[in-house]
Amino acid sequence: MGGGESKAEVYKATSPPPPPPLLEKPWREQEFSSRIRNELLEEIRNYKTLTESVEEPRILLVGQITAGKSSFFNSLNSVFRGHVMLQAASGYGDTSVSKQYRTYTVLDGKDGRKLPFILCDTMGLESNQQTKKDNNKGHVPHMNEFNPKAPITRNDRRYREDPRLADKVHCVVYVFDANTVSLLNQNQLKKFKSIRAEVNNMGIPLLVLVTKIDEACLEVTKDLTKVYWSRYLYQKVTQLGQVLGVPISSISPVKNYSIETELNLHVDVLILTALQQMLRAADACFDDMKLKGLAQRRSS
Ligand SMILES: Nc1nc2c(ncn2[C@@H]2O[C@H](COP(=O)(O)OP(=O)(O)OP(=O)(O)O)[C@@H](O)[C@H]2O)c(=O)[nH]1
Ligand SMILES: [Mg+2]
Repeated sequence: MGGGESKAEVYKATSPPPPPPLLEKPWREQEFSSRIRNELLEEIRNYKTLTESVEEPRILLVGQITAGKSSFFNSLNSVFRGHVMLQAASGYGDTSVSKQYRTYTVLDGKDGRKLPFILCDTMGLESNQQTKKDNNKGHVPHMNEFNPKAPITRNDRRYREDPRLADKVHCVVYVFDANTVSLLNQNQLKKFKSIRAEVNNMGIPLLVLVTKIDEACLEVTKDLTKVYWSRYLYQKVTQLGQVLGVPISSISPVKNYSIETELNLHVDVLILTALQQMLRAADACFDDMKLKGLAQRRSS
């Protein structure tokens, strides 16, 4: 090495500078304004299933412990109540903080009317290596288990004709912590894939929610509106889409209310946009069920 340059200096001189933390353009367009927030609130308040047998789609939240499932319900509840609320127990534990499967409705304001959807919160999937044991213990959910009023098996011919469509799940949301995307192990992927297979089989749409984006990227910690500009988050979402085998369009990044005591416009917009995606997916599920029902009636 001539001229007394150290190896580190040569490396520094020749290696390209790291890419800037923000992309040249966002990977998804999103306006963060009061107008958008109000439009989203109105759309959700006035949502109708257009299916006589179901008034409220059931949205099932599944995922690892501490992923932020209960916090997503708390966040939505907070947005509609007008202040931060912690109704569902949330926090960190060695085992799931949520000890049982629970359904929640959200009220539009303290004495307001019930909003037209039901959120189903589950116990977290354990991250140990015993998938099979977990399965037997019921930790890996089978969609029918979440349908206690109308238990039917996957192969049951009555499935599509069952009039109690309202008791079923109409959208499954798999929740991931943005900080653990690179750490997903084979066991966790196996669980995801087994749930995806089951959900596909039943014709239920599957969406992915990525939480804790405020902890994953400094640019986003400083300013949540940078969510779709963050190179790091874009890489994480792309990576997640690839390992899970789901389209990026099915992934919604959010920040849940966790330590704050006041609502925030930017948090609200992301939370409401994620719910809007879920209601649209449920609509697709109803369309699909109606078509299948029609086809079955014709063939019988
Ligand atoms: N900073 C930050 N913290 C979050 C976010 N979402 C959840 N948390 C925190 O993460 C912890 C776990 O959240 P929970 O909502 O209890 O997670 P869960 O998926 O319901 O967990 P289990 O019920 O144990 O399966 C809590 O302390 C939350 O405050 C987020 O978007 N950002
Ligand atoms: Mg929970």
